[in-house]
Amino acid sequence: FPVYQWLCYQLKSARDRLQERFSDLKRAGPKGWTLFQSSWYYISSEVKSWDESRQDCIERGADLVIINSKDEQTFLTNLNKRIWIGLTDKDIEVTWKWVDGTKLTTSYWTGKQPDNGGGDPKYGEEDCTEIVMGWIWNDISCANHYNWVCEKVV
Ligand code: MBG
Ligand code: CA
Repeated sequence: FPVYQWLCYQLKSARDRLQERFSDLKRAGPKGWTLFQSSWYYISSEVKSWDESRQDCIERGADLVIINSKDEQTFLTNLNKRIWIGLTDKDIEVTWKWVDGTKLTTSYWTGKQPDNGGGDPKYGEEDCTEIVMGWIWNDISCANHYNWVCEKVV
């Protein structure tokens, strides 16, 4: 029936336009963002406190990175920077939560971390998480200034 043929043609061309648009987006992506597996990442060139970093991500329509796989952890470690990630125990001490409210299941703490500063007044409260160069995760004062990584799931 001609009407079905016409409809079929319309659907096929709509699909082709979407596929083309999608591959364009994958190729270029938003300026300054990097595609890794199924997320876009923004790697800051400035340094800010954890809260300011999170605010920056929110303004970019994203949030601080949430680590869901070993590959993602390796990708972030390979940046070779001190970076803020979206993990905090600000609300309830020793209850580490991701910025989307999910509980921490797989963790990559370094050695004796998290230690909330190990009782040394020099460090104070340590409620935010950084990935340290050559290290894995460390809890540290949220007021410190580091680079940060925002994540937008595709
Ligand atoms: C530091 C950590 C700090 C705290 C301290 C305890 C040498 O690393 O950065 O967060 O854990 O160790 O001694
Ligand atoms: Ca620590």
